[in-house]
Amino acid sequence: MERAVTKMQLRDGKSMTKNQRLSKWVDEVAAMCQPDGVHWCDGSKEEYQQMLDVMVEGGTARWLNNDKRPNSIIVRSDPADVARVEDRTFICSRTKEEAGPTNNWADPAEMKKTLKGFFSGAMKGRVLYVIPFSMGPVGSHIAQIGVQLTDSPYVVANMHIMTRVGKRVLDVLGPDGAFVQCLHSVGYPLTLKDGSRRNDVPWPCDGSNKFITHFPDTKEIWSYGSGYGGNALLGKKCFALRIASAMARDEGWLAEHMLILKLTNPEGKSKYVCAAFPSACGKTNLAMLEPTVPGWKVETIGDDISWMKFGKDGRLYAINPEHGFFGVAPGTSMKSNPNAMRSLSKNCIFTNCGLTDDGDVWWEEMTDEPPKHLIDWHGKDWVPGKEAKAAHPNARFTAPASQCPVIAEEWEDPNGVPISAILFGGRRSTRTPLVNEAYTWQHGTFLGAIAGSEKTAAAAGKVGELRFDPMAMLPFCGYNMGDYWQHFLNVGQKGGSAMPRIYFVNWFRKGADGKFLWPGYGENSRVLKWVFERVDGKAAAVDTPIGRLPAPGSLDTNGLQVSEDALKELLHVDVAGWTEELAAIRAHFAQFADRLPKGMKEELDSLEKRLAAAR
Ligand code: GTP
Ligand code: SPV
Ligand code: MN
Repeated sequence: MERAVTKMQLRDGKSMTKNQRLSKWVDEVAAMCQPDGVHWCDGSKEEYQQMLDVMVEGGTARWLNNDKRPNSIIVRSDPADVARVEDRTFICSRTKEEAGPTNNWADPAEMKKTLKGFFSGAMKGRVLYVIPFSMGPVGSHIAQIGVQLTDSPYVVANMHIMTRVGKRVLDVLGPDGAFVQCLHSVGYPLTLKDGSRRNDVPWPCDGSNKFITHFPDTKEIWSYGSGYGGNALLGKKCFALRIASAMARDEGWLAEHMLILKLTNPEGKSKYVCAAFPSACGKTNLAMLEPTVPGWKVETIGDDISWMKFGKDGRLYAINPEHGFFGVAPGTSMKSNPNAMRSLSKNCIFTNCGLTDDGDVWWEEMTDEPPKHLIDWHGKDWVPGKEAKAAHPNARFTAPASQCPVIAEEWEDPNGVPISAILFGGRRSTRTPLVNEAYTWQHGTFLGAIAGSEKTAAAAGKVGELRFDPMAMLPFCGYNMGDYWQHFLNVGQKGGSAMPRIYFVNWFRKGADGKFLWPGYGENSRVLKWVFERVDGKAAAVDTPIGRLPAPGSLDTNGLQVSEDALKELLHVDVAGWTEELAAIRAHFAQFADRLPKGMKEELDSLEKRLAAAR
């Protein structure tokens, strides 16, 4: 299969920028990677369409039925490249200590040396695309600029949806503006080091040599060997969380793995809420839920990342740095997340989903009745009852955020939206109650720091394993997690009484029968309502050793189909269980040695005392 790149009109965009650092860097990378040509992306619709054509002609993608899913494609990845790879993700800060015990560290100079070996000649036979992009509304004071260099048309197309791409970004960058350097190659050159040639494959990657590396001190990202999701769309986790968290630490703001939603009560009063749940633990679902509580409304600002800075009034204002959704497909249905389904009606990229006989996509739980036959994500025949899944558990859709029917009108406000509450959460089948309000910002930071969650398919590895995932940032914090907690405390100090209230939620508690006790999805609006009314001083709470839980009758259960016993269990504080957990929390904290903030030690001691008093 010959690449269709030769047919593409390449754009020499040097004239598009006067930024010397950018031009020089593109030249250096081109010299190292030796692509057949360089194309500067202008971010136009035509360019996006051209990328889809290149992918379809090259065998990477195929068109879906235009009557069912207009202007959309399906892509199947290499089975060796289906999710983020946390064990191949590195934070290359000056010292190991700065990366901290929860990150893989590598010496920056040594890592660069290793990577130069892999990158040299890595783009032979391919085009090097230059993607200038803005994370956040172009020109917003909270936004940041990046430039990704990549040899993957799939990445270019996805970046078009997920970020704001093109010349307008270079205009804001100007001759000496700062930008994050994001270098990416799938690591599959068509001419090898010994001069031999090989044909391209539908999903080029280097399955056995992946490196997702970050250099926070120089604000650089070098990613090699993977074309998938957060490994390859470098604006997302690599920049907007790992690099941005380090920038935020230095500059006094927050870069978080949080959705942002607008919640409006029946009287028409609105509040904005952020929520941090680990990967595949319900952010996209919560961000666009359809409340079951009459008169309440949820609208979407963002579904994965929140950047927050203080406004002139001393409150925290959040923007969604992204421009699209890269969402988990399996489980998404008209029942669970109708607004996501509606966002997917056209102009989407589907990766590792099933392909139906009439040219549409399907994944597990999308419909009650599965199609009688389809082509699964491996490209094989699939029929209902077959053991293999039709879609990979981490199959994803890429959809423009503007297509979401409940996108809030202010979602692109360059000044962001003022945040009233922050929810932390996890996927925890035991112990953690449905909702719990922190006593103070410091206590809330502690609740975030001890968040436990069962692993999901969003990252390679064993699914279901319980681990601490502080603030849903375990895989995404670009520096020492102990310092990150201290930064969280510092920001809280600065904001004082204007800071959002903090809550901990868990939709995933299970009963003795192994089934979820809480129906979740739209019913989560009951918890949002309680949070809203707590912030307004209207809903009642009871103090418990772990925090403030809804007082009897204060959680709206009107019309809720949950048994009394289940509700009791959901709001039960398991004192013995939490006491048992103290040792694990102590061990978790001990990793950070003298980088553990004093405030976290205090909170742990207080928790221990409150638990002892309750026994
Ligand atoms: P990333 O994009 O990986 O960061 O994931 P996310 O946090 O946005 O998760 P998402 O909303 O896509 O949800 C992932 C899976 O969790 C879905 O496939 C749902 O099946 C499930 N889920 C989401 N919300 C709920 C809920 O309220 N209850 C239950 N039981 N499952 C839920
Ligand atoms: C996550 O894993 O949290 C995601 C998907 O949002 S990825 O873009 O692959 O990181
Ligand atoms: Mn995520």
